[in-house]
Amino acid sequence: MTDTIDAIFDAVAETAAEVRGVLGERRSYAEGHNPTGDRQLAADVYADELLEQRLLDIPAVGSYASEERDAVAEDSGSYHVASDPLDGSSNLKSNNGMGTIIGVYDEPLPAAGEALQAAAYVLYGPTTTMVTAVDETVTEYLLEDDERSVLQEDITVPADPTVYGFGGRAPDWPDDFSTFVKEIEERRLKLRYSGAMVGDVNQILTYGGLFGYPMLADQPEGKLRLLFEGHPIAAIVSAAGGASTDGTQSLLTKEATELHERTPVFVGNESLIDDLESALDGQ
Ligand code: P6P
Repeated sequence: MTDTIDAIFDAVAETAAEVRGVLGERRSYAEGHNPTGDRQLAADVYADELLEQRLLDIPAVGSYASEERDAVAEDSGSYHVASDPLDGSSNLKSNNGMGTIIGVYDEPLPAAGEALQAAAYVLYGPTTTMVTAVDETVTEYLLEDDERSVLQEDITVPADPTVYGFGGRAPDWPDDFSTFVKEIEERRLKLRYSGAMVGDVNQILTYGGLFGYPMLADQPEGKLRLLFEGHPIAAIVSAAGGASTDGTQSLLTKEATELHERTPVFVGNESLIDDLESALDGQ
């Protein structure tokens, strides 16, 4: 891990403490919507601005892009950070978990998954934790009292899958996907879907299984953003021995050609990803 990537992780951890500190008072909606049409909470805007400032203060970070803003904030440096500053912020109103997601690329944004050098997410749960993937290794940290302390090293997705969760409304799922979901349910996996990808993916890393936000009848590219959610989460799950797909290919082989492009997202045990791709391929 380079000093810059470590500095990026420190900056995200530092920002997480401040974001968590204001969640209670920033539950209101801000004026605007983000570039993909989601209403923005004051907390979304606060987290985004804090991350931009902290990350661009790192000399080797050359640009910052996020789900919450139209354009890339440019500076000079060889690393480029993409962020979902407050993933699942609609859960603030219902007091459920949320997260922060970042991807660190060595190419200007939008970029290909292969350009990812590191990825991380913060989970605002009963405790605040951070999961990082760098050099093909996944590590979980506890963020407490301005400290980032290791909780677990070399995390791998459990071999026996236990949980699953898929976004969107079932009537909007393609028929072949609906058939696959029924088959998953017959394998007696337990439903875990929270409305915040970070919390659901943390369940997959902890218990094994499959998380996804599929293609929908009225939104064939699904809901999640490739650069700000798909790439970094796929990098983390893949580094933990799992796999990802958009239904036909690994998310890490997809090149983002537009900053805010969406993609169907599935991550989890490699065997389940293989079964899903076969099901969607008519096998
Ligand atoms: P829905 C949060 O808005 C998010 O981007 C992901 O974190 C989450 O998995 C999904 O969208 C939730 O979407 O349609 O279930 O509210």
